[in-house]
Amino acid sequence: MTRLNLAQFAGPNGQLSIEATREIAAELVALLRAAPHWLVLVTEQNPIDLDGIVNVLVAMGQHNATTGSELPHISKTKIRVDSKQSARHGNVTHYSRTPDALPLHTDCSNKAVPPNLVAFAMERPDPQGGGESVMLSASDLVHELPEDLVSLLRQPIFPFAAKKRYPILQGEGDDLRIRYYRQQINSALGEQCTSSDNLQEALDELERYLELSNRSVRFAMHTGEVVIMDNQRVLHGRSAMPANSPRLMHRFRLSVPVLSTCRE
Ligand SMILES: O=C(O)CCC(=O)C(=O)O
Ligand SMILES: [Fe+2]
Repeated sequence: MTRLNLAQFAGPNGQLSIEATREIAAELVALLRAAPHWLVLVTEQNPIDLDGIVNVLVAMGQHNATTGSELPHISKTKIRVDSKQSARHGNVTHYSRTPDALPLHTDCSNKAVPPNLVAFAMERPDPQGGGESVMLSASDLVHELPEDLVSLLRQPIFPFAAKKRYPILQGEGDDLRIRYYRQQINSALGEQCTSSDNLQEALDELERYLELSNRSVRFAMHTGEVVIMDNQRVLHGRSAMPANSPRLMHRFRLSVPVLSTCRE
């Protein structure tokens, strides 16, 4: 797994200058453009300096942008077990606030264009070792899938919201992208009250490959670490944790245009 140390870029007092922030952002963008399209940024900070992380992520969003362009919008959410929030079953995002395992998925899979950058900064891990992160890149996954399943997953037939159908796999070679969230598809299918057996079978088959994948990577995040991924090329999930777990993560989402530009 790729790990990048923030200390390499910091000045003698541990501070990150604007210049250093841009340098880290450029390095992170370069790393994320290559497979497996995710990495861990190690800050060794406790407590973690969230403003510093936001500055780096915003600089990634601006990387190679023309000067004077707008600051990228960054969404920030605390992820921790919250029984009140998790009781709100209105949409699939409530799963984040349960102590349950989250199966491999894309964030915002129902959006026309899901944000391509998702990051989780660990403030406080679960002391009992629950809530481990799991990552699987699309480029690794396709090696494990039979060809007929891959061609089916490339069809724009999978409902992620009412009237919105998308392919699960898109693009070729280095530019392979994935969009997947079983619960999101199930809830879209529920609204439409139609479900083709073919589609369900394909999804069940994909689900088995995801569960048994030899290429998914499971690891414990430590305080001060930030896992950063290209949400259009990598699926992520987590293992379960105790119901009273004090685990606290910060989730950031934004669009980083250079991650989506065509690659040679
Ligand atoms: O808790 C985690 O490690 C991941 C949570 C997650 O996937 C999400 O909130 O989108
Ligand atoms: Fe997620």
